[in-house]
Amino acid sequence: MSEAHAGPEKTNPPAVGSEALRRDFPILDQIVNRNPLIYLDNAATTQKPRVVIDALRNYYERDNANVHRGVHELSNRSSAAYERGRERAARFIHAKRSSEVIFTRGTTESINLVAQAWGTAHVKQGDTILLTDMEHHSNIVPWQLLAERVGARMAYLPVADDRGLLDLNQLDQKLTSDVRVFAFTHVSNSLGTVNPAREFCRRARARGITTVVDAAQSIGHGPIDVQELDCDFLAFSGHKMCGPTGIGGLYGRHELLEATPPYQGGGDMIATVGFEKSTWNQLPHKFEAGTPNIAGVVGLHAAMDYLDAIGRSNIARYDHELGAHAYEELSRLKGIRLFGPHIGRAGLVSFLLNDVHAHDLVTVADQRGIALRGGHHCNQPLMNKLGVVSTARASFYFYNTHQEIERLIEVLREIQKFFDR
Ligand code: C6P
Repeated sequence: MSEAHAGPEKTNPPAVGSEALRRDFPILDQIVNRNPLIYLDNAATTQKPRVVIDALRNYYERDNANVHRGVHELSNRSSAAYERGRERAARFIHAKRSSEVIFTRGTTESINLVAQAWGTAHVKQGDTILLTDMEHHSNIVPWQLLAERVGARMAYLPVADDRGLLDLNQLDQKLTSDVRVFAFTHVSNSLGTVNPAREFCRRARARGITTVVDAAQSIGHGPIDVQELDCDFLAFSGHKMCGPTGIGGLYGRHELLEATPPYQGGGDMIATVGFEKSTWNQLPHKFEAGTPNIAGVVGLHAAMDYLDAIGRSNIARYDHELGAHAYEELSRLKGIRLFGPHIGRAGLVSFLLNDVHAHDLVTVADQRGIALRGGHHCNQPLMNKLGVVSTARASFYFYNTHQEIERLIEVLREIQKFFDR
């Protein structure tokens, strides 16, 4: 397998937000609606650097074959690349063993895997499934399906105040003896809240409660260490961290994965198959039925190398800087309603401007070449609680610049004037 990735050995990576770094992302250099593209929809999906695009192309041009099946050269290369990707992912999140990383289609599938496979075996009638008010639908609906199936109860840790923070004191009251699992988002995709995941896990573990961290919005934005977090499961998506779509992962503690029955049946996940009964392959293959997204893993490997070359602490620092800058500038606009914490926020801002509908605002911004997202952001229960149907959202990544934020503010002023008439 060709080593096409720009690995951590890259000695002089371009600085976050620099022109040189932006040149790594071919898509950014284009005109949209007669304006230079300003891509501020990174919480939905991030753009891909050339090394990721090249890794995909190289794989398909030179190594493509199925994994774990053939004994021919290409299959050996593909299998090796796929398993190298797993080892890389384990290092990326600091898992103890690579067999604790299961490749999935992304966060949504990872949480469904836990809820269906682990949940069905371990959550019983009368048990409680604890979530928070700020969960994405992907971290609500799979649990509701489980609750319905086994007769469990749903409970939610409330957002305490208008700053969009969860209350640690209330958490202790909610972690009652009937709670079997506590699943929460690390970073809220609509409020920008960064939850104290380590403290959440510590309090849950002290009571023997299994934890599931939704890391969709944090995986590509800073260092993640599952041993330090001391979580039981952690779900992530490759496309939100410069990787391809359709690939992501689930980290699970070894003992828990061993004690979890298979999720889906099919090729590769079995040890033996008889007409009546089958036995299961060892970890991690027990959870990877059928031909996996091999190219996706190759691309994800290149993305992880790329992020580490930039430096995940640099990314985190810059992300917070952009988030704080945008929040400050936005808060100066008359008639703005901002959601989420004032300080310590992730690199995204959700807002409403006067009576302008979020979709109208986003449509006008698009006419100026600015990509925002408007809607409920798959957070309908939270939106209901906030008393809104939708918000506009600008979400940043390390290739965005402070000038882009200034341009966004300029356009928002224009929109305000237009709708004020
Ligand atoms: N949020 C957003 O625009 P998938 O689709 O499986 O890659 O990720 C789902 C998901 C789970 N949890 C959180 C906190 C998320 O933000 C997301 C995806 C996108 O905010 C699409 S709705």
